[in-house]
Amino acid sequence: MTLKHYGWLVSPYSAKTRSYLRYKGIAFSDEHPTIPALYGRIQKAVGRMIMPTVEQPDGTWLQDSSDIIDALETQHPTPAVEPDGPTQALASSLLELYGDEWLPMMALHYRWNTPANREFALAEFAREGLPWLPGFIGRRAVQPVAKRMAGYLPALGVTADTIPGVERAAEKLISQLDVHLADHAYLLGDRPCVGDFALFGPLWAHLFRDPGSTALFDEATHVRSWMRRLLTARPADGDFISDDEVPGSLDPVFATVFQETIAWVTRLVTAIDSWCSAHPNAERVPRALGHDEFCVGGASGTRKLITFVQYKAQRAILPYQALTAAAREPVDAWIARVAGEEAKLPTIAHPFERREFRTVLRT
Ligand SMILES: N[C@@H](CCC(=O)N[C@@H](CS)C(=O)NCC(=O)O)C(=O)O
Repeated sequence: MTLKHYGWLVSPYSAKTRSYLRYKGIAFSDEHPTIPALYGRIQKAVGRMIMPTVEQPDGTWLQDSSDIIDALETQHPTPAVEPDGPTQALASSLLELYGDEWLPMMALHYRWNTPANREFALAEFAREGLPWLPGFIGRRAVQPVAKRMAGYLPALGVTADTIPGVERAAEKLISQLDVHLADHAYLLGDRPCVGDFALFGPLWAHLFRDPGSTALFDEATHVRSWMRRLLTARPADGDFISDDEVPGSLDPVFATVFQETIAWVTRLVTAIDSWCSAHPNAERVPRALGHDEFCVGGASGTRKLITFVQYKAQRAILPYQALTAAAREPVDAWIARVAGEEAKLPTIAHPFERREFRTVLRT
């Protein structure tokens, strides 16, 4: 049996892992699960209805796009998509955090608040999830799933007050990436890193592929070429830029990652730390710890403190925390360059780990 990847074309995290599998040249079958399969076999295997999932040839399952990539990187180490250099490794994981946990604001906003995209997504859910039903019945039957997805918007802080900021942030990101990609095939040179796959997910599977927002890319020819490369990626000899350099053309993107996403993660980590101090024997933290303020594209709002976000943030921060003072120096110089002398990463005092598809406190 070959490895099976289960995910729909409309799913950003599935676009992330599918393009990763293609680039790595890992043999896999691209399965598009029906809704009964999602609520049946898949929910039974990984504990909930979710995509992407991977069923390995030995019958074991992987879930969470990051855990899928980590497990497959161990089995297929070359060409590595995690750079060795500490600055590039941090940059790549910060972009993964940004793609996985910040871009959903943009992705969900454009999909569910744009009538043409909403219609398209419903038709896609029906086509993939209930392929035996006539379209008009299928579209009606998938309404509850669509409602759940759209229901995430307020929790993510996407409201009338923040929507202008969300749109500004999307437009700015696409144009900043376009400048960078005019000179580079991928984010860190001639080889895609995890950050490439993670940004590609929501940018391609939501913003570009949904017909009501494709126009966001009209001027971004280099971003469109980059997405085409990631769609058709094959293992290649290209390498990351030498000497652990992160190109200056990405500085504006990282400035935003620090100003907005890291500022938010810092609040989240503080909330997790105080909850853990009050519950010293806990095995896991609650799924959410109330609400707090955040900023997107310069607009302010409140957002649910979803604790899982720390799992993606710690992937960037724990390796940085483990560096010696000497090894940290060039990384700190890069942080100061992109985000200012005062910028710093929060300390992760209560890291999580994934056990049987659950996110628990690391023991
Ligand atoms: N952290 C997960 C997120 C996956 C995820 O949210 N997938 C969406 C589709 S793109 C999903 O299946 N959502 C179902 C739900 O939230 O009920 C990952 O990185 O794989």
